[in-house]
Amino acid sequence: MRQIVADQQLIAVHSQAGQNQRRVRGRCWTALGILAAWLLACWPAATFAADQAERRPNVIVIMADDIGAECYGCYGSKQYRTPHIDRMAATGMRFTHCYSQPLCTPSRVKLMTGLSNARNYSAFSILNRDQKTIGQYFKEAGYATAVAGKWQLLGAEQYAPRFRGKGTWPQEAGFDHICLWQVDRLGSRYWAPLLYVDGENKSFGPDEYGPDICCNYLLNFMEQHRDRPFFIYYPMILVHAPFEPTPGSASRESKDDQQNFEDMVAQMDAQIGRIVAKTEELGIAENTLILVTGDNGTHPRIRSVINGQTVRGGKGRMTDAGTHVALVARWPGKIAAGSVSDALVDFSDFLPTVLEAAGIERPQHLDGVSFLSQLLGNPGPTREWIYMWYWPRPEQGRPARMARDRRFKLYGDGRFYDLQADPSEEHPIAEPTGEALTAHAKLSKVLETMPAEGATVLRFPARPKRQ
Ligand SMILES: [Ca+2]
Repeated sequence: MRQIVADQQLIAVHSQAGQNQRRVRGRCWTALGILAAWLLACWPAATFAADQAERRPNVIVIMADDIGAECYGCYGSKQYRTPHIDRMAATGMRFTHCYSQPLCTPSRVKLMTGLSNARNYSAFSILNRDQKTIGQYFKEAGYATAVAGKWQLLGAEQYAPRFRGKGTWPQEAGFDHICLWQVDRLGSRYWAPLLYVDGENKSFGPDEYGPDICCNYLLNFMEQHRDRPFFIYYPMILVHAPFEPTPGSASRESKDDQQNFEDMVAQMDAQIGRIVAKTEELGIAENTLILVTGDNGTHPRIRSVINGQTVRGGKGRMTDAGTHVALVARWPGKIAAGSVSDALVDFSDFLPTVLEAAGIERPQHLDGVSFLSQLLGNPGPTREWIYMWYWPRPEQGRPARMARDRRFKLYGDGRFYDLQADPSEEHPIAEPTGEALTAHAKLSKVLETMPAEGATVLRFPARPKRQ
């Protein structure tokens, strides 16, 4: 309004100067035209920008613990009950080639920092304090941030003194709302759990179930923050051993690991269903990107039948059974319902993807490649290979590494496999020809260019000074 008044005064001054009426009329029309243009162009633009800022999407990254792709209905299992994740896939996108690291901490460090373990992995249960994490990016962008589930990134009380407390607290990683198992203390994760809730360790009763407490915590967080952009990282407690009955099990006394595991998968699925349903209930589903994955393959005690084959869990191994995990994405109105992508996805890709989805500037130093264009069905960058550097306990043994594409895999020690013909890696190809030879040349180059040695093994950088 101040601008309009100023322009009217300007017109009045011109009139009082006794200038030629036609010229004045012309100037009046010109000024009014500028005003109209300003009102039409600038004011709506400002409103639009404000709307866009308000509409920054919520992002929910859900990562279950120890579950390979063979344990989901939407990946072909008839053994496990995953109706909610199957529905997510039916209303969103399912990826057929997502690969984690073979074990918890390596996958978590990679997902949270967007970097190969070769660059920033120090030891099991440690996320280095000098690393900028997914939580910090969202917090700095003004998001409300929450984490619930399993942490295991500080170096808790059960680890050797040389590792204890050397990692990162969840608050340091950018999370303002916290409900986690295994931060500094150990304790039970399922029944009668010990959880670290908003800065304090709390013991719960014998009929209280840790995974449900974490899920309820997040549902409450979503209700409290429905009116502003939020980021949730949900590294689920389920379905890691010990294999215990769940609230949904027929008997609380069951000692059958396989049956209990199947009940735990159903419980995991139900909790993911509650998170999705909450976005619908709050009217924020179309402004919320949800990603669901697993941190590594299934426990070796578990057997799963898929496509007529029995798969033994491959947790801890660099095979497909150890690293091929589900990735299901949902964002109604943005991601085409029922779509399937065969794009290669590496665990370093989650960070650049969610940053791009939220309009947060992506740092240049990441190893990850955003798969947002795949989610939205747009042309965009795709991966030609994945590099995996793996040394979970650097106090023993030597690192292993490999490069792979959808079909072929080349290890640092020279073993080369056609995974289409030999998914369990029993018959290395001695002399590749044709397509295998081309892939071998491509993957050899990846191994030459990516670091072979870990830059930070058994080193624990100090916490950086932050203002
Ligand atoms: Ca795990």
